[in-house]
Amino acid sequence: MPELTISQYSLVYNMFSLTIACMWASFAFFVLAKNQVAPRFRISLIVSALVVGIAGYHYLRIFQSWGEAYQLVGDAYVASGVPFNDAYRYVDWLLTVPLLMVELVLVMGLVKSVQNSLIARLSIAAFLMIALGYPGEVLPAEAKTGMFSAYGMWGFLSTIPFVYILYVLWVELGKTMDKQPPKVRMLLRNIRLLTLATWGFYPIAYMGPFIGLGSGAGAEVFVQVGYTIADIAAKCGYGIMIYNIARAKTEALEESTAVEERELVNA
Ligand SMILES: *C/C=C(C)/C=C/C=C(C)/C=C/C1=C(C)CCCC1(C)C
Repeated sequence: MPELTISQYSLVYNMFSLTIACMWASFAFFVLAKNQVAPRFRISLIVSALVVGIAGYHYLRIFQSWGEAYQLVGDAYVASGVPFNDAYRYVDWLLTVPLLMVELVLVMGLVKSVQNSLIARLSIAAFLMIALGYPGEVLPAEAKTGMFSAYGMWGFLSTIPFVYILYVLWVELGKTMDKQPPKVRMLLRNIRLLTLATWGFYPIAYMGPFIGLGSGAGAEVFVQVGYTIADIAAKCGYGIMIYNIARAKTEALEESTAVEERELVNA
């Protein structure tokens, strides 16, 4: 762990704390908002709540681990000797990233057979992406060098399911999106872009050592703060967009029932 100034240490500390607050507030929101959407979309909000609940717990552990990994000596934070436990992050992703895919597919309200196949493929790909990145992440800092090292190889293997996920979201889901009401279609396009923008950060952070980010204090702070922002956007922000999609689909359902009722009255 690199030596940090007080402000560098505190920035990361405060960002972890903020993330816990965001995750738990989102948990309450998704649970409470569940009844504002049609019953068939409630499951999506429950999965959103699970994601932020799991992430909130892991951030609490990450926050504690950060506190234990450093001690104040003079006017600098130096490694205490207790290792900072990065495994919490990967265990968190292993559980939450497949669930993020499940939320999205469920809220689309597709035919059962299409839905099940998409859920299976996307969640397995998400799981593999994280599982293959982990052996690289835990290599010692000295080994995280060239693109053609073991580190580079795990990063490359993990990128294969990542690209597959993007392919399914853009090409396969793109086709079914045409059948959605216009407002829902727009919201689905936006959530796909949010996914690309936020998920894209993680492989870039992983490639840090290749792009000269090094492993010094600046790099450590950049990666930790970057992860918190990406996690808040990819879990809380994403869940709020899922809620908006569920609301828009609920409204579309209500409208079509209202039209049917009017037609019955007129007949
Ligand atoms: C809430 C947490 C999220 C959305 C985490 C997403 C993580 C990724 C998209 C990670 C991807 C990686 C690669 C594509 C290659 C290098 C290794 C990873 C695991 C950082």
